Amino acid sequence: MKLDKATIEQLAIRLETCELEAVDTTKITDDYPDMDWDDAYAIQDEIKRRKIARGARIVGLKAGLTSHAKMKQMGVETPVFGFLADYFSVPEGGEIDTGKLIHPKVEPEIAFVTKAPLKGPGCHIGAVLAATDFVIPAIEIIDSRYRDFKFDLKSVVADNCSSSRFVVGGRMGNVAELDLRTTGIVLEKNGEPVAFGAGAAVLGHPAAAIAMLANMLGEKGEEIPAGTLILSGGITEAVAVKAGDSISLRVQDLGSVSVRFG
Ligand code: OOG
Ligand code: MG
Repeated sequence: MKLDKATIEQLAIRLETCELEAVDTTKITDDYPDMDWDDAYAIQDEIKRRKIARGARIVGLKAGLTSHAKMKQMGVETPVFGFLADYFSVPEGGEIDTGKLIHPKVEPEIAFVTKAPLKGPGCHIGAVLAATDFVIPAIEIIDSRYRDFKFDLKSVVADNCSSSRFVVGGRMGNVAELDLRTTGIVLEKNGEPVAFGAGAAVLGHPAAAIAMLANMLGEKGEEIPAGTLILSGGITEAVAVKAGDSISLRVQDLGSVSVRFG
């Protein structure tokens, strides 16, 4: 750790205020170039602590930057993780008020729900599939608090990996009956297909993103509890949206999920 407790608190307040008031800021490594990974996750943890203290519930986890398309788009090379708070969850077919967001983008993802705990180190795809209750299509809405979505990895981790909203819907899939590597997806914006992909875009297999997350948490002595919803990461580049847009994600064998922006 390079930052003291007061600085971590102050940076958490700065980033969370940007989230709650829908205003952007410059990346925090501009001010604290020496901050390390522990500092970055400590800031994210402090944002989580503040939300819980205000009565929010944590409803899941997310892995991010798990596909080459996303890493290339953002110019970074390591996957990261964040948390999902209750108010991030939008009902299937619901409307998101863009007035509450800065510059939202959508990502096509496959969400996992666990039925047994997962603990690293040594967690692998097999362990993840055995512990998966079901998978379900998900649209993640990211909204970096950094100006023009320009950040480095430590800044984005501190900002809870741009987490903002998410919507799950479609059909629950049994992983024993699916090959998630070849599961195809089509993301549609206003009825037009705008991005295409397959599950293998995410670390070769979306379950690998969940294993990686269990292993990263394992290093901190934490585990993924049973009953956790986890977003495995954008399969394609994120697509910018504005008020009036309508987004649908079709996932092979798993139906579709939609959301509108008002
Ligand atoms: C960071 C969050 C990335 C994903 O699925 O890759 C993410 C960002 O690109 O702003 O959620
Ligand atoms: Mg994502």
